[in-house]
Amino acid sequence: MATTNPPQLHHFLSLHCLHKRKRSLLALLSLPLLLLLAYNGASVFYLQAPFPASFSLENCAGKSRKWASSSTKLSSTVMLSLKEENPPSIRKTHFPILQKSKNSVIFEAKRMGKQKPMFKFLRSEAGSDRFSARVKEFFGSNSCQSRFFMTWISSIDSFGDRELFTVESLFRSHPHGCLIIVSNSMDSTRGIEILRPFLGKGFHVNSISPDFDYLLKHTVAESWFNRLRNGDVDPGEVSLGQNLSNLLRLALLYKFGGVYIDTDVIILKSLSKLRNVIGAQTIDLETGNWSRLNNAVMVFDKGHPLLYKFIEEFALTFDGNKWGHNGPYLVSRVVSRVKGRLGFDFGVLSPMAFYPVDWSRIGGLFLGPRNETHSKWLSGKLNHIRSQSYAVHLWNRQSRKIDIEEGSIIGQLMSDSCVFCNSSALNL
Ligand SMILES: *[C@@H]1O[C@H](CO)[C@@H](O)[C@H](O)[C@H]1NC(C)=O
Ligand SMILES: *[C@@H]1O[C@H](CO)[C@@H](O)[C@H](O)[C@H]1NC(C)=O
Ligand SMILES: *[C@@H]1O[C@H](CO)[C@@H](O)[C@H](O)[C@H]1NC(C)=O
Ligand SMILES: CC(=O)N[C@H]1CO[C@H](CO)[C@@H](O)[C@@H]1O
Repeated sequence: MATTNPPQLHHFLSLHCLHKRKRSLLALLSLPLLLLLAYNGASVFYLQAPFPASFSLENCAGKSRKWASSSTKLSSTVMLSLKEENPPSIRKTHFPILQKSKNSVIFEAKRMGKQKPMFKFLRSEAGSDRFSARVKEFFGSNSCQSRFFMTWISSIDSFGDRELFTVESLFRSHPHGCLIIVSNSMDSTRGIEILRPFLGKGFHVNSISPDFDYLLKHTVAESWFNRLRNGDVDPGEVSLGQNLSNLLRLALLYKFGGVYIDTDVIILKSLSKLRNVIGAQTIDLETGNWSRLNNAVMVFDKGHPLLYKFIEEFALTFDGNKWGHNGPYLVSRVVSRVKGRLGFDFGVLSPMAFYPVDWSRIGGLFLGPRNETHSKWLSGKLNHIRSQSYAVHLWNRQSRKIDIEEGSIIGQLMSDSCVFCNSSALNL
């Protein structure tokens, strides 16, 4: 697995340099080249301010040529990752998987009513320092090279092969990383059994039940959460568990810092060089600017002000009836609002970084070659993803039921990033 600066990072760094040294670069680079780059949307649509010091600026000079040359390749990707710009006007009826199902949530949030819902997992244990103590102890006692969080607010039975593969891919690319699965159901004897193969290999993974009181304390969401618990917030039609996952990931990163990943992501490369970044899901071909971000992969320092804004937005605008409103749309809304304001240092990575294929086309990655032309296309696409992407979001909601065919891109990426590499994993 490549662990050296992946190309995406070069883009990232170089754009930063470009930003910093716009004038001199303008002089150096010809106008047509700049236009081309702008058209391609490049990798970073917007970068607020100097990137943290861990990125040395020496990279600037050396990498910019590389960036320029690979940008031509990017154009095809950009086209591919574009799609109609209105996915989640999805109505529940069209996507039965969205409904409360076996996969969704432990509790039933009935429409608001006056009755108090029994949100079992929303209750805190007495002595609620427990959560933070466990998190800190786990991160502290293992020399973690990077800290990862996943959340699982569903039953343990639905934590299946796909989810386990996300864990596999994480440890394949970060053998010395530490992963906490924040989950009530997985924080159990059975949960430990499920993770035992990873523990057996010496990987650092643990499941810990969330403590919302602790996590939301001193944020704007604190009172929102109390109202929810008291039955004074309409949880809406959609699964509250998944919405809370949207909040939970923000609060986890805000309190502890690290990398958040969804359970339907295959990690392809080390993310250790990324800091304070979020990924674009789609870009606007005309402007080259991102048009939507996604919250399935996020890397942020503890206490980052953007996270605070996300949490605030969640509490102020929660709408449990609109798909994506508290998730992908939320981060997009907030980032476009704070864009250009001082004090919000972060980067937006191109769709290739985490979402090389959008949800509407994800099925194509599961297909084996149909004929020679198709086979060539597949291997071109595969190489492109291998070289440009840190991770691939599988959009489980759309792809969970799709079989992985032999010779498919997903099949190959999985054999690239497996740890156990036994047939079951490759036959999801
Ligand atoms: C695209 O992004 C640039 C840089 O942030 C901004 O100045 C410009 O207004 C944006 N264009 C559109 C159409 O949003
Ligand atoms: C090859 O397969 C692809 C994908 O199924 C199909 O769209 C295309 O028409 C086929 N081309 C030929 C020449 O059969
Ligand atoms: C694959 O490997 C994992 C970890 O060792 C194990 O739990 C699982 O049963 C294996 N599956 C098969 C089909 O061998
Ligand atoms: C308001 C909101 O974001 N609701 C979301 C709750 O979770 C479900 C399942 O992911 C989403 O479909 C809803 O959009």
